Amino acid sequence: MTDDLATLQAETEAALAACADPRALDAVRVGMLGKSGQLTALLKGLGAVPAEQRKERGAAVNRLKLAIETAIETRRVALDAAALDARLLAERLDVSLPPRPFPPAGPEAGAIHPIARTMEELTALFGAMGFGVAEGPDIEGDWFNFGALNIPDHHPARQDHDTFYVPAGADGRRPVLRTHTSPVQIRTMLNQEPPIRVIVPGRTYRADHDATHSPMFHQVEGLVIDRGIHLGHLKGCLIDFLRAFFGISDLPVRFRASYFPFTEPSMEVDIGWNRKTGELGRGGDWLEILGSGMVHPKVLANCGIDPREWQGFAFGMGIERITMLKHGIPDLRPFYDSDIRWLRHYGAPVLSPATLAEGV
Ligand code: 2NL
Repeated sequence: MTDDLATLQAETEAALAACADPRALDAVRVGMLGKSGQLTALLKGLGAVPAEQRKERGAAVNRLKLAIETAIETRRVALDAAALDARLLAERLDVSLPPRPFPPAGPEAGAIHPIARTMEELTALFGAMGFGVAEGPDIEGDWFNFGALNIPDHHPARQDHDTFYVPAGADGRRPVLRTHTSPVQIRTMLNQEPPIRVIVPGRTYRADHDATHSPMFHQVEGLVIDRGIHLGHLKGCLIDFLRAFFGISDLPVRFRASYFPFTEPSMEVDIGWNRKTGELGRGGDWLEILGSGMVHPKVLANCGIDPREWQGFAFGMGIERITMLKHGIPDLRPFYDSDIRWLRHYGAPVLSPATLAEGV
């Protein structure tokens, strides 16, 4: 081999050895074998070699070409192997490590917030009675929150609700923070054909702030629409629910005539308790726990449902309130304080799904 070829081979081998990754390797390959590569130039130059030297020179250049191609391929295999080794090392798992305790114990342990826990229980209990769960926006149109519910413009219920208004948009309408979850039932009736069975748990807002009221709180409402629904269905459903939720199979339940614009007739529901000790289920006193009634025919008609064919009942209650009663929580305010000590005390352990073990 002539000197220039030997030098080129040595240089190429050195350049290959210095390549740290496939891109560098490719640059060397193009520099040698590419269109304007050095080896390509040598091959092209063979025509200018004097005839008597051409055969020998041609064979030498081709041997060099083969040697360089082989060297590039060898280097490529080595780089690939090194990359794989590095990756295996980086992604290594020590399968002999003991598992972390799960659910986490000790100072890292969290708990399910009592509000979330009650919502899970409501979902399970009403789920067993055939109810689905519906959700909707927290910021509502006036009609969805009031108008559709037979609460006209100057009805006192609007003041009762101490509504938070959102500044009016370009269309002049003032959205509201929903004062109850009823607008979600309105949306459900507008979007679904009866029969309907849903509960609607969620955040609600009223401009009210003292020891027993928070401007943001939670409600659950329920709605049943079907043919031939009457007060008996409402009473049976709510008695079963209250006894299952509080875990007291003979819990006294009393229905008392009341008034809501969106139901007719309307009834407030009381449960038996002992006012002095706070014990539920006995004691001869009554505690108001929820509101309910037969859905007003105007509300059905507002949602495109013919009240001569379909009837229904609805109810609503405060989630904080039933949670405080069930667990003996004396104060509303810590619900929103994110104090881990309170949460560990009143919260439910993680991975303990709400079941019907205590039963409907
Ligand atoms: C209460 C009383 C109640 C309803 C809510 C309702 C919803 C529609 C139609 C008719 Cl879309 N009624 N909801 C009915 C009666 C009472 O809540 O004291 N809540 C805390």
